[in-house]
Amino acid sequence: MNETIEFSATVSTMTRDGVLVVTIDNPPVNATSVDVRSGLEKALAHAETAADVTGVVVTGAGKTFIGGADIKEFGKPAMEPTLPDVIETIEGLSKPVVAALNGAALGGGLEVALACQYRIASPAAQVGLPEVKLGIVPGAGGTQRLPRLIGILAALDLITSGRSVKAEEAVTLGIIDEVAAGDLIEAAISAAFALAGKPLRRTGELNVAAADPAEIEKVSAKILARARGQKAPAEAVRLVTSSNRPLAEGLADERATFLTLRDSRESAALRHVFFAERESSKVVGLEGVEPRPVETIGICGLGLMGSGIAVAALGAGYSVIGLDQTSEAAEKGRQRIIGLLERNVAAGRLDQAGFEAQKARLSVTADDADLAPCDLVVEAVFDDLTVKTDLFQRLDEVVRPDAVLATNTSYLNPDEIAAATAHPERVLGLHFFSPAHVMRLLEVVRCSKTAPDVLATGLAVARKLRKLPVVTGVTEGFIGNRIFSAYRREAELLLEDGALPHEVDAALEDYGFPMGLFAVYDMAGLEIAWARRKRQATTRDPSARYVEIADTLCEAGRLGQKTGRGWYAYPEGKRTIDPEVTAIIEAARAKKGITPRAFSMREIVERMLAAMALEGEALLTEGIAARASDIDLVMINGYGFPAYKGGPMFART
Ligand code: 3H9
Repeated sequence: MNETIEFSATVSTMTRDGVLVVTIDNPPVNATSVDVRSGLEKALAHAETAADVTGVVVTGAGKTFIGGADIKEFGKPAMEPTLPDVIETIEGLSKPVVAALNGAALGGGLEVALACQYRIASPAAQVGLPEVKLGIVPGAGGTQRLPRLIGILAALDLITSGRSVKAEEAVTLGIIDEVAAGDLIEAAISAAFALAGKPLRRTGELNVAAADPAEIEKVSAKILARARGQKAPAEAVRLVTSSNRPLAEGLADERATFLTLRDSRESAALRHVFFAERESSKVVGLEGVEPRPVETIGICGLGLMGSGIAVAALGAGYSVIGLDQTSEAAEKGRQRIIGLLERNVAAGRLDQAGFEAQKARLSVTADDADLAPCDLVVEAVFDDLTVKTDLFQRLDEVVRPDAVLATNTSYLNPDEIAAATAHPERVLGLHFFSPAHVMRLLEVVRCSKTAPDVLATGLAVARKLRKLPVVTGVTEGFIGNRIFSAYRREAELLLEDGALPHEVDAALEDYGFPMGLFAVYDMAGLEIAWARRKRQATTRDPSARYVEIADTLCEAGRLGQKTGRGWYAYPEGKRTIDPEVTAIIEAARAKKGITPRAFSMREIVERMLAAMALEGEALLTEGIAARASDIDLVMINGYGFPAYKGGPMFART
């Protein structure tokens, strides 16, 4: 290679065998910030005019090719050159350009690669157009060039789901041409060398392959139904399905759509969620703290929750020792775990070899002493203080003093559980959501005595389990259930004030929740919350407004869907408004002398959101949640709050 030329702070080149190797070095993910774009423009201009350059290779430094456009630039005034400008230059170059995908090529990164004449990838590379996840569509040719390369149906799938594919699948689909077995840059230089002087195969000049219109129609309808009113997937469908038109026309339409969506509230909300997820792992006081090593996880209680946790742990590569009260219960738990693994096999999420390997890492027992090798023990036993403290005291006897103990309690005070143990500093809460092998949220509870490296261990395990950990302090219900209680309380106040359950549910569903609150209650059963209300009855503030309607329903045996009646009736299983419930609500209003009034959907949603945000503020003031965006993540990932609304704290801004 000859000398390095720096075209900007982030773009430099070297020439080998007449091939200009352009490297983008813009950590952390080589996003196409303005400095990258201008560096690329200059390097390409040099390639076009330099007589000794016959071809170009574009690659990224580090483990990413290009992670996409710089999302932090969104919302700021546009800076020239734009990414479409750069991409037009790449495609228009009179010399071959080869993309050497050393790692992830996402969004604008894949769009750069699509405009190149040849794409070669390292085996670890992945490609995708995840823009819809940020509430936008690809804005630099993705919706027009990808269909030209792989057809409308395959492009629809990738662009509207935002999923990324590994190098091998990308070759099969036709997105990339080759996976480099050896040195990627050497292979890319050879490819550029081989293409020099030959007619250029420009992606933008390819025809979109004909596809069955009926099939396109069917697939599009499915995508639109799934999008539930979100704009980005709908616009992506429109742009991809109309890509069989002159490139310039398609690109202009795509650009205008991208700019409108980029400035939308929906995209601002989804970008907020993107950064919130990265921010949540930054925990004050844990800088530089090393987690304890964990290889073997003990799980106490192999019911639905414990089995789900076991499946998540096996999937992440941990060895699991399950404990239950009797050998029969332990064996039943083992069967349940294997049943869940088999479901993963049937769904194609796990191959036979993986299944056998996971099964081999699982053992169950009814003898506490068998938990001795565990580095971490998670309890998922009955949510009762005596049961849990008794278990932790027994664990003190059998596990190493440096092993971490985690409680999965939802409502008990983990500080009380910790206080009953010999080493409270090794206790924390790991509050999984059911089903634990599916739900992404994991509240990591920092107890008053939890040691920093124990908390760091909880977070490291959570990440290995591919969960989204959010740290919470100790309070009744932690972050999620505290906000959820406020949400529920407000919904019941709305009933007293004049709304009906189906009106509240319709407003919430229209806002974007997958299901209204009262329908959710009926599905889950009303008895657990009823029992809790009865427990709390003596300590409740008598001057606070208390809505008795739910108690009246429970007393009438209306415990939800499984009893055929709850907030709704279920004749033949179908959810129906029940005049009996309406009468109970009217009687409750009359008893308190409340004159009901009508509520619009908007008013209902505003009251519910305000109640959640108010409780969120309280959590921040009390230091239970570290930041508002953590609260948003909890409600989005554990309670069905629509991500494209950004969470209750974002929504109030
Ligand atoms: C787009 O391309 C639009 C175009 O179609 C049209 C343009 C005209 N920008 O995830 P990590 C930061 S839209 C700015 O932990 P990993 C991130 O905040 C874009 N910053 O790393 C974090 O910062 P910090 C389409 C970004 O190794 C740091 O990088 N592209 C961007 O686990 C590390 O992030 C996407 O949606 C960005 N684009 O995963 C891809 N990306 O350290 C988004 C990341 O301060 N990115 N950061 O917290 C990803 O999926 C992952 O970051 C990636 C690396 C897989 C690349």
